[in-house]
Amino acid sequence: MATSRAPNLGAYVARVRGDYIDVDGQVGAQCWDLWSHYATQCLGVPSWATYTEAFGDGPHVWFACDVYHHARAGLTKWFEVLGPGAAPRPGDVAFWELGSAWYRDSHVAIVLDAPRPRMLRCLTQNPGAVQIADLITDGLLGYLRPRALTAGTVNSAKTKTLRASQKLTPEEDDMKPTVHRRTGPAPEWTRAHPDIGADLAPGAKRADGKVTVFRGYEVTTDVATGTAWARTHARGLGGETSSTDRAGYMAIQAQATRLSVALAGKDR
Ligand SMILES: [Ca+2]
Repeated sequence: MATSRAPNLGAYVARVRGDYIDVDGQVGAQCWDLWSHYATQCLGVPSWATYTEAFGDGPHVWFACDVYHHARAGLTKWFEVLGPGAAPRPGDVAFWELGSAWYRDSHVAIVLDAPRPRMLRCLTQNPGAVQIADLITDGLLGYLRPRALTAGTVNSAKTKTLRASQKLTPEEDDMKPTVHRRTGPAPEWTRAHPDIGADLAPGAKRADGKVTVFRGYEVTTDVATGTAWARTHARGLGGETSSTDRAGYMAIQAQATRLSVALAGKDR
């Protein structure tokens, strides 16, 4: 792990790619660790100021998004606080909200580029080692833009594959399927990914055994199938990505369809 300050963003990216960074020695190499490491090693922010509860806590305490929620209370010396509609620049720190469909536990990553609409090319950690990947902007809270950053020459080529030792989960694609369980009135599972049912129009469906396929997602009420999906795609402590009531479940499905349509024809 780097111990001296990187002179610019490009040097920092080159230095940390493929590393596992765990600056606090807690819960392994999380997305938060990369943010803290970047802020201290590349931007000169003191370590204490990078902690989630440094400038306030509240309902999202301990989650990465809490850094953004309280940024105006203490981080403005080093960062400009920008909303999700701002045009991102290399070196901006992007935050995603707790409970967002693709980042259930919130997320933070460092923007390197914005190659296409609704996608940010980021330096990101967890799942897996520090890598460069395209992340969907759904659930984006906004950015912390460093007040003093030298970009240098940044190689933002996506990480093609991770070595087995760099993987925490079997799948390391930019976008993995997510699995959502409806808690009522009867159990049902949704597996969402933009490539699922890409041939279907929004609202159209196709029966496929115990599974019904829609644009951007598929559903089943078969317990064995649903729990197998949850197991297969489980991250962290295991289980489905989210477990939600009917309204939340339907909102996730609608979002999955919108995402699939939005990404159709793009370079994925
Ligand atoms: Ca950690």
